Formats: sequence, structure tokens, C-alpha cells
Amino acid sequence: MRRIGIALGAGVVAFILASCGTTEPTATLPAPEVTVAVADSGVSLVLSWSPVDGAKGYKVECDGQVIADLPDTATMYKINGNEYVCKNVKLRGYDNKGNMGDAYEKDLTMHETNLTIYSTDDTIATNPSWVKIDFTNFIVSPITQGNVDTTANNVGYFVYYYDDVLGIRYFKDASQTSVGQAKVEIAFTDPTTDVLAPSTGYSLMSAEVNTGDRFIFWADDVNNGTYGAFDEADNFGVIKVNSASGTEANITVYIQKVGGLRWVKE
Ligand SMILES: [Ca+2]
Repeated sequence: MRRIGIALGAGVVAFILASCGTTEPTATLPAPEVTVAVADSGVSLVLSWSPVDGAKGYKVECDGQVIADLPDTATMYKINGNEYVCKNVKLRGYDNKGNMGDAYEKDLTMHETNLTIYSTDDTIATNPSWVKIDFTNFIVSPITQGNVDTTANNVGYFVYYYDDVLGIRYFKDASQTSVGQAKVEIAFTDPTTDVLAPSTGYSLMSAEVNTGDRFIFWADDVNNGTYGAFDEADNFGVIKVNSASGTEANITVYIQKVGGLRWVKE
């Protein structure tokens, strides 16, 4: 009998413990359903969502930092790129006890490719001087001039060009060469460390390429959207020069995957 009593006692304790754990369940709010849109000529990213049942408010995070605490009536928030440029954006509701719900997450990490190219004065014909960027699949590859196809949709090209008059090597878009204009024109800007691409660009960047340089580019879609003006058919990116010596340059090409967004934080 005694052994049974002890067994029953343990069972009651286990029951009470289990009850304590479940009498006040904390239901986690679901992640908001969000749509994103680019605004302000590519400077801003707008989040819009439907209300989450039970949400007392919403918090917006930029790279892990809370940048906005919004009331339950909020269904839209604009992240201004002049204040914040993010690699990762999260939005989540919280309940009346402050418990955070599941997060909607937008990954804005740029697509990244490392490659080696050779300036046009390189004597080995098979060494690639050109870079092909496929903006549909975000494939960046070194190629020779014979493989440039200016009829390919949503594809742009630039060349590591040797200018024998200036005696320097620099990048230029296909439109500035004998191959002619591709479907996407790559326009470069001055070297900069900004995380927001500026609003001007040139298809010929006659600034010498040196180790450590950083060039922002605007990929202007010639056939879609508006050629010569920013729109969501366009992409922005960065070329980082890891090393440049003689005819050889090792570069990393980053592309912002969200069309029309001028955020270029590597
Ligand atoms: Ca455009």
C-alpha cells in the first residue's frame, strides 16, 4: 500500500506541474503577410501588410536593430534609405503582454560573385576581358568578346578596357565599344563608399582601376521600364577591385536583387 501511495503522489505532482505549464498558453502571433515596393526613385523601401489578429503593435527591424515601433492600426511603413540601408528587414507583431510574434523577413543581401578578368591589352586571346551579367538569374561570368550577345534579354556587359591614349585601364559598357548596346546598359559612378547608389551614371568610367577601388553601377534596362530613368526594371550593384596588377584584375561583383532599389550595402 505504501508503495502505491508514493506512486500516486508522484503522479499528482507530475499532473500539477503539467497543469501549471499549460493553464496560460502563450500563442505566438503569426508572421505578417507583407508586400514590398520601391519608392522615392529607389531610395526607399515600403512594407505593406494586413493586420495580424491579436497584435497590439508592430516592430520593424533593420539588421537586427528595431527602427520603428508602430501602433496596431499601422499597415504600412516606409524605410527611408537616407536614414537606413539594410541587408535584412524584419516585421513582427507583438501582443498586449509584449510577446513578440513570428517575423516576416526580407533578405536584401546582395548577390555576390568573385571573378578574374584581363584588360584588353592582354596578349592571351582566351583570357576574358568582359563580364556578362544575367539580371534574370543573377549569374555573373567572365567571357571573351566573341561570347557577347547584345540580343540577349535582361543581360548587360562591361569590359576591362585598356586605353592606349590615356595609358590606363578602366571599365566601360558594351555601348561604348564596337559590339554595340546590350539589352541592359551598365552605367558606372565615381568611386564611393556610400551604401545608397547615386542618381547619376556613365557608361564609360574613365577612372583608372586600382586595387581597393569600389565602383557603383546602375544597370538600366533598355527594353523594359524607362531607358535613361530609374524604374523597377533596373538593378544597382557594386564592383569591388580586390587586386589589379598588370593586365589582371580580381573583382567581386555585387547585385541588388530588388529591382529599382538603390541600396548597395555589401
Ligand atoms: Ca530604366
